[in-house]
Amino acid sequence: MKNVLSIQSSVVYGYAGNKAAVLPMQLLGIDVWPFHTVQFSNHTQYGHWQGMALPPGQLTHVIAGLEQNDKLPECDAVLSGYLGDSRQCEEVALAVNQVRRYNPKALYFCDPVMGHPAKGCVVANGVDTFFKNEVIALADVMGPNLHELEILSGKTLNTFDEVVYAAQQLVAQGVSKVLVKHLGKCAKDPAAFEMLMVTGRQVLHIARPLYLFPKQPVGVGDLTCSVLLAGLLNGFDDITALEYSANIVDAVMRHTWQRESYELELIESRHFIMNPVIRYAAMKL
Ligand code: PXL
Repeated sequence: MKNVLSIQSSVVYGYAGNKAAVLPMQLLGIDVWPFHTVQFSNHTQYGHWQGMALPPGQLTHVIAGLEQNDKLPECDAVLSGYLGDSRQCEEVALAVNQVRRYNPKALYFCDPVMGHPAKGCVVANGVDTFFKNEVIALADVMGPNLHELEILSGKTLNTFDEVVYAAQQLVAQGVSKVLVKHLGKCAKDPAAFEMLMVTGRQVLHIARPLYLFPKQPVGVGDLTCSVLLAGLLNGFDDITALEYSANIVDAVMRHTWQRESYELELIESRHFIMNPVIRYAAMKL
């Protein structure tokens, strides 16, 4: 059994952050250790939400508790997503370093969730600087969308080739695998939903249908990264892990769209997650 320390938001209502990531990883046979960076009523794209970020220091205390009980050697990966306070950033870096002290092979998968004013996604100030200045040197895998990749690379990206180059620059700075979890306007086919996975050896590409919602559900990136990590920990090679994650997310999105739901229909999609059907193939470019 592989164990993942998953450091993300939690919402009481709906599916974002850990609420979108924990169950899928569990269904794929991973034992998840969730740490909630915030406890909100619902995700921020509703416009109104209540709740709080976990106070600074809590993540470090929790890691110390795991250390006291000799659990850190069992941790195979740290996954971080939505952070609630810029003071949590250093604690995430410390947590990764602590885990690696006991298990040098542990992976760090960082989904650099950043605010997106146009979409209404609100993230604490200062978090983006952490992703840019510290995480690139620390992470084994990063999962930016196009907007996040633009911030990480400091450049506006207008074409597919520019996206590949920007992801390769992150690889050159030490990230082993970069999943561009949504190519947006830089997709080869504007009518498709496309992702890239760039490593030192290859560029992998996959396209799935783009479902047109009145309001796009939130948590899709959180789901995508969690399923990709589960695939990698389950021993899939990069192309298979990418294919699995894209096809599982496609099944959840199709079902959510059929239900005309604004929240990911994760529970109703549980069988699709456990028994994925591969409809869309990943290609090596
Ligand atoms: O999926 C990103 C995300 C995670 N957690 C919370 C959010 C969002 C995006 O809006 O609000 C709380």
